[in-house]
Amino acid sequence: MSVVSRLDTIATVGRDPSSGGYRRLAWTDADLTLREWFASEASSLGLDVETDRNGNIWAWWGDPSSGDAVVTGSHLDSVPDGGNYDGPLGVASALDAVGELQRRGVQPRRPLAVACFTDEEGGRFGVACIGSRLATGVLTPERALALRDVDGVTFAEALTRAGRDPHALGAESERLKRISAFVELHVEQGRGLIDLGHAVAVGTAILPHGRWRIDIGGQPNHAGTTRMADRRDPMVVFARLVLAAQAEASARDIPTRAARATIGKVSCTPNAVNAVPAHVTGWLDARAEDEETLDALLEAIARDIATPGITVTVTEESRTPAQYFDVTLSEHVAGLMPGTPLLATGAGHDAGVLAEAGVPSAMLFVRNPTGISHSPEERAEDADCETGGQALADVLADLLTADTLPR
Ligand code: HGY
Ligand code: MN
Ligand code: MN
Repeated sequence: MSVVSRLDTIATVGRDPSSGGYRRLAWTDADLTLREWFASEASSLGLDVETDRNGNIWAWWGDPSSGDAVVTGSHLDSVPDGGNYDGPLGVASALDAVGELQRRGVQPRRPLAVACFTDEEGGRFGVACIGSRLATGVLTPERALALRDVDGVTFAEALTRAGRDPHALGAESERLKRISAFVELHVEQGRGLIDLGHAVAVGTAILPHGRWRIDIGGQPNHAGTTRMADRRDPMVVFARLVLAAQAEASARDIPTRAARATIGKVSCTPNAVNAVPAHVTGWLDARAEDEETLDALLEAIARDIATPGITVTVTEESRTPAQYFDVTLSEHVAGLMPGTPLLATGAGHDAGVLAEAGVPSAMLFVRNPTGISHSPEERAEDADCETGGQALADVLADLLTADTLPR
């Protein structure tokens, strides 16, 4: 096997033939198929597979109860019409690395797990990193169970349909305490590695980011008989929201300091061609170099769209502070690959959630030749995928056989 051949075995799962993108939303049939694939692949490597109370899957090489574990892995779910690399590349690379270590005859001094965290994208229920956030306790079971997808299906109902106990959810502090190092490999989701001319980088930090639901209420009315001056049209304010997000982020997004704002999801009620809408909801994804810039960006956008006679309600759905990977572990990992660049990212990851909870975490990024991600066009060159897999195997071999782990 190789990293690419493992990815190829799931290349048809959840793929939409019209867009070429992947629809692997959490707890849907495509996700369940991938979970079965992972369990089968892990079992064929002789790993012991368990699923924790939050649905995260752990495939163990060694006895987890002995602690001081090294964990690697990523996620299998996607955004709607996402690519086949965001998440699965980290899982396939982790499986391939275990196979490589077994071929090398590596004798681990501590347990290793390959983990698949559930619902990292939040593509169905709106909150990012649900599986890892439930495990660290930053997301409460009560809030998670009340989340609904666009069809009104609650997270609890989705879990039940998948044969999971929705009332088992909760923090896993004892499990996390037994992890001494978590290393996640992930496809790079921007141009960072293209510009650096390297196949692999070591992560340093994840920028602050979040998601806000913006509800805009107006006066539903007849499209043909309502004079323009008499309208209170929420769609007009939504249009201003899109332009304000673009203008305010662009004004702050400079080469040395990031600021990003995206409106990628919208709903309209009643959504009729010949009716001035009653209500329009837009979802804002905003990210910035630091919390102050992120707050200023949000305030500016809210200020820009305030309109007499129109109600605007901003609800924070998910917010992640700046997350910093463990410096000692990351420097150790980088030291194993001399010349490997260090790279911060604007993309969220489970490794960031674990790092925020105090689990020593590091990331490896694999070059994305176009920088395009969250898109059917997302890809990584086969050679870079294998280079990343070998790098991960070398890092894991070092961590599994070291007398003590970097502290
Ligand atoms: O949205 C993100 O930053 C990540 O891809 N979940
Ligand atoms: Mn991802
Ligand atoms: Mn993603």
